[in-house]
Amino acid sequence: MKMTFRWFGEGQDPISLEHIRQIPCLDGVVTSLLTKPAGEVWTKDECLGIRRAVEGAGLKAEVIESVNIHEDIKLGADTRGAIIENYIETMKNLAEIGIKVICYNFMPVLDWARSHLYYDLPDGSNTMYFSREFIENTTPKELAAKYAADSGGMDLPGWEPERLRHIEATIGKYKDISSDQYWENARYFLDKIIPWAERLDIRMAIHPDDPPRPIFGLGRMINSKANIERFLGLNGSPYNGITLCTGSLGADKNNNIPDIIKTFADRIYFAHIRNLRFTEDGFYESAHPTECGSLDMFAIVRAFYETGFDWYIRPDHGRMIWGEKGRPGYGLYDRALGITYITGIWETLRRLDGRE
Ligand code: DNO
Repeated sequence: MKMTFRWFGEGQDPISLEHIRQIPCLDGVVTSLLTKPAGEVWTKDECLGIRRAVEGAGLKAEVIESVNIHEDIKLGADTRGAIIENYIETMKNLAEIGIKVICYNFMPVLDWARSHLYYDLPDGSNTMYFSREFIENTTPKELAAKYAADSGGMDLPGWEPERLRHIEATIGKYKDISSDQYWENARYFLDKIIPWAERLDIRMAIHPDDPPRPIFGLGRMINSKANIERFLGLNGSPYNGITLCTGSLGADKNNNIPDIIKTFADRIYFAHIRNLRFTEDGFYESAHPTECGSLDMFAIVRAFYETGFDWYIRPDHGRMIWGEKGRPGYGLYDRALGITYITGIWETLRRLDGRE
């Protein structure tokens, strides 16, 4: 596996590449152009800028998270042709800087959602929390306003101002789209881009829906073993793959993550490793070790190891600890601890296997 760390890009991340490169066992960063509206081309110069910044710090950038999908593609609108062309143009420019994996999601309107960005834990740290009751009693607009107030002026990925401007109207458009039609829209998109992914040697890795349950009346697609199978069947190319996010799928107790990893091992190109702890009303994101949360992290990492996973992995959301202030879920310290925990398990498995 190749260990990576998410960096939000120049001017977008309070954590510097100089600090990131000091994390042990790191191969590279996963980054994006956060402020780029979905549907626009990432120009050659912008892509070169990414490479210059990351390589300048002595790191590699081979994964992009995310190139967002414009709503017109998800809605199957007449305008989608030109927008997909732009997506392909972006893929070409990213191939030129050596990108091997593009992570994206196909969630309607919103990316991940939580009720609280900074929920206090008894040890004095704080973390993101999902309270079902809170979410069921709020509106998307109220939640967006709460995020804006809590996030200290930073754009949160998936909750960018551009996307939020017309949030309720956009959600309204999904009322007329059946679930089958939504899947067809995904197939249409894949059939256009996957031939290019093959030509450019870029693996497309869709991210699961987070949380895996419907929210604000919006349906879900990538939230279970059966639906992952259906999605991979929409286009059978090995370039149509997934990001395995333990916290997103793991928030549904019916999902057996090690089993999902073993089943789709040959189509997983990126892994997000995070733990969570269930509460009566939902879950909060815990530190990575098994004993800190509800997911069996050892079994998860072992499933990756045993299937010979040789792609990209990163610690996902951690808590804010030691007084750190930063992007919710994306502090330096707890994620760096996550890396040492994951690489510790990996080394143990290798050594027990008689490998050096
Ligand atoms: C949450 C992330 C997601 C992910 C997107 C990919 O923190 O895992 O925002 O980057 O869903 O498109």
